[in-house]
Amino acid sequence: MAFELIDLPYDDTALEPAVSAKTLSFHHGKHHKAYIDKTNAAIDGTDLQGKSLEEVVAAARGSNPGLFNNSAQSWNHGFYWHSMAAEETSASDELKSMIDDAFGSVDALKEKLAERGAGHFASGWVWLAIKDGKLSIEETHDGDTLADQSGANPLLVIDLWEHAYYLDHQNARPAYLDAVNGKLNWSFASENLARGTTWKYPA
Ligand code: MN3
Repeated sequence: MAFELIDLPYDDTALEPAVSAKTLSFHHGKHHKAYIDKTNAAIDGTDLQGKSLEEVVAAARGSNPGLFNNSAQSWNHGFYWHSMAAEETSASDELKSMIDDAFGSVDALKEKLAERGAGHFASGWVWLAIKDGKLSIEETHDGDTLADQSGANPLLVIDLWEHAYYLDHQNARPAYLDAVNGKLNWSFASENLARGTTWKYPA
């Protein structure tokens, strides 16, 4: 069975003005769809067909750059859509106390995410993750992902590619990061923390 482009968990207009309907429709309907289509084309007729997306990413890492980039980007975008929410969400007590211990407060964590995201050179992703049992801000370059990295459990991610923000904020990545920081889905992060294992792309 082929991988499917998952639906956005909200309406196109739900994240405005942080992320406009126009950006979402291109980002989801064109960019994410292209990654999914290219992943499906690359695994068609191979022994990777029928594997989970996380297994495809792991198998392609280091051996098949084209498939790795497209499968990792397929996963990253699915995770990114869920990392934002239309309504205000809040962290579980467990997550809140870990954030307080590691960063001092949720606002301080948001500042750190914005700082790391703004400082990241060129395309990539900035993540809040559990690594070695502790909260950590991680960066990956281009299509690289935490999907298949045992020892790192991603809780949230922000897309740093220009296609994520250029229509709305032009070159002002910090303005995008500030806006998206207000849309982060702390319920999703709390679920990922409580599960203790990496989120799975819907089969
Ligand atoms: Mn993107």
